[in-house]
Amino acid sequence: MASVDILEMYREMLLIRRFEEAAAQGYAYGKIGGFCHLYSGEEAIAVGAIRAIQPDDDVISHYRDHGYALARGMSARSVMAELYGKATGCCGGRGGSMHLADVGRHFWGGHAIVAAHLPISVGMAFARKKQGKQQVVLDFFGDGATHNGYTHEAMNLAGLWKLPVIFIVEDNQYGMGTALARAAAEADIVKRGAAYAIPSRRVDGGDPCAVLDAVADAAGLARRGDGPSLLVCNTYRLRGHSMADPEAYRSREEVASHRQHDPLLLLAARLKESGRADDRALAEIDTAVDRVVADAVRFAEESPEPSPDTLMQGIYAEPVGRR
Ligand SMILES: Cc1ncc(C[n+]2csc(CCOP(=O)(O)OP(=O)(O)O)c2C)c(N)n1
Ligand SMILES: [Mg+2]
Repeated sequence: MASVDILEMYREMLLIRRFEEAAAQGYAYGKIGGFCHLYSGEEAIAVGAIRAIQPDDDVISHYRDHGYALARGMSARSVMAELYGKATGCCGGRGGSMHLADVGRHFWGGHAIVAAHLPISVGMAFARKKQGKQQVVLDFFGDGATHNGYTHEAMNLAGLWKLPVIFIVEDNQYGMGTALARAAAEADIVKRGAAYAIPSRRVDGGDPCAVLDAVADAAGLARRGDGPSLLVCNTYRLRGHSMADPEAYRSREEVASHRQHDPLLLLAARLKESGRADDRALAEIDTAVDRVVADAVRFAEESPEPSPDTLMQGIYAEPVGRR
């Protein structure tokens, strides 16, 4: 892999991390409302996976979605403004943190109901197949979502009809405060693919290169007409489930041990060891990323609230009554 790609992936991961830190601050100051789920620690999955696909492939996800939006190339300004509920946000300030979307970038959101987007991604993949198109659909969700009934219905149809969808499970070991082993009869999620004849594998979700390779292989299968894949990425969320989480279900020692294997630190060390970047190059990336995030916060703060007149309007549709 070209060193420029790895450096660029590092930059994207750092952007997501710093963005999340700024979002946490905005939330603490009461500037961001509603639910807000941070992606800190899981960045390598969005960055590696989205880099492996084409701009006209489709991406859809659960509510922990800031990272996918940024990795898909949405501006930090439009995402932060959406979190702030401002008119300049990607959804006009009416979606908020859990409902980011950008139709032009084939990013279909951001879904608050656990696993509800799986039948949608399978429907999209069905449409692509019927249209004879080569595009694939990437669907990101958590380990907790794999227990929902419609996850199984969706995977069954995807396997049966060999649909071009890649299911990416972010196995961060918890669904809210419930450990995976307390919620799953079979905690090895990889094994679930066999029930639906879906090729499945575990991936190191802390390594963007491993994720990129796995998704590139899966996309190759899907484009050849060989159907879906299930990629179960090991990961760990370094923050609470959402902004109000006392984290009584896990020990400080557990979190501290994962912080020692923070994917960002590991990637920085790898870049230095391989001679692809030195301290100065990494510091420059750091400064540039901080500038982008500070600009996004300023933009969100200075942006106007959505006008009440637009409340009943679709964002991409003509105003109601004029259609
Ligand atoms: C159908 C449904 N049930 C319950 C909830 C409440 N809920 C929100 S997030 C969540 C945990 C999901 O965990 P997981 O899929 O592992 O994703 P993670 O938050 O760990 O990224 C639950 C139960 C919901 N939003 N939708
Ligand atoms: Mg989880």
